[in-house]
Amino acid sequence: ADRAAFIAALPKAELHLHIEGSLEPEMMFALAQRNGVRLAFDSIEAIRAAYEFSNLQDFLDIYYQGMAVLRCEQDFYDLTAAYLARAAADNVRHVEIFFDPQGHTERGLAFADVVGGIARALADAGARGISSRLIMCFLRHLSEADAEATLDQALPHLHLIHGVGLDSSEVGHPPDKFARVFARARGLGLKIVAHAGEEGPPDYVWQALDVLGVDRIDHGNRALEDDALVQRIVADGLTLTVCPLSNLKLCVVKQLAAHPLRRMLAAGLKATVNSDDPAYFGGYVSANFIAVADALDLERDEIITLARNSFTGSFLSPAEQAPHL
Ligand code: ES4
Ligand code: ZN
Repeated sequence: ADRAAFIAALPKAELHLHIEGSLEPEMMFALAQRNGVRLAFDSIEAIRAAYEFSNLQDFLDIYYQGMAVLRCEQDFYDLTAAYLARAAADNVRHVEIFFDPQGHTERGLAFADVVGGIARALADAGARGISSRLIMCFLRHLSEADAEATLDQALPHLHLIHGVGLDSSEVGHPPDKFARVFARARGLGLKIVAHAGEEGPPDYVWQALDVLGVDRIDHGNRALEDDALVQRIVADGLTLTVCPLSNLKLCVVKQLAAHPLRRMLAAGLKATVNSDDPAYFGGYVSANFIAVADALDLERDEIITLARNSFTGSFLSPAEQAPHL
């Protein structure tokens, strides 16, 4: 309880959050009604009961179904505003949010409505003291040509978009499938991140580094299988955005007591704690900190390091980080 109160009060940044994964069943139900969208579930309880996953793909199938209730700019505003209120309640002072435009444009929505609604909520939160960055992710189960077309659509909105990422089904879709589109994004001045080593092998983490040139690694769990890879990530000073409850729910770890977070810190890796898809995985950022700290019996120093890493690993400038350090 003492540890939970300490964690809750600690200023934190969240660096790995899919905004579509913050869609709580209550809002899913309300938006389905508002938009006349038929859901595969007939109650909020039935939605929650469906959230049992044995791997990443199991979850993604439900996640893409859920986002179908998002239809207009106001929906994306409401979704993002609800997440930001939860983050503020957890003493989150800075957020770097992923969105999946292809999950929406392929359903006929306008790119501008998606990015516009999210950015409007982020701007409102900025006026209340929560800073933010927006990261556009490419869906790796789709083609590189599809990612290129998505980057084309983003061009008029690059003042709102700070970086690009890579998410969705990892195994069978290595980073090098997207070498050209990430090179173009880098040339446009965008930051680069990628999910790597969540389910995929260490080789995919190497590719994220050597082919994409990532500025940060999302998850990275399986990097620990390769000592030379760990040494490389440490030498480059790259941050890992680790998601404990996600790893548990998607069976990346069998139990939280087996989570590699402490081993990551001990190896000199700059790990952070994040919620990934909190509406689906059972908790926001403080719940993730508390669950993993309890399971691993983390020391206060380790918890402070994790919170500090969330600011130093962010895309805030050193001057913007300074008030948080
Ligand atoms: C995701 Cl946990 C996770 N992994 C890969 N892609 C994703 N998209 C949303 N959540
Ligand atoms: Zn993720």
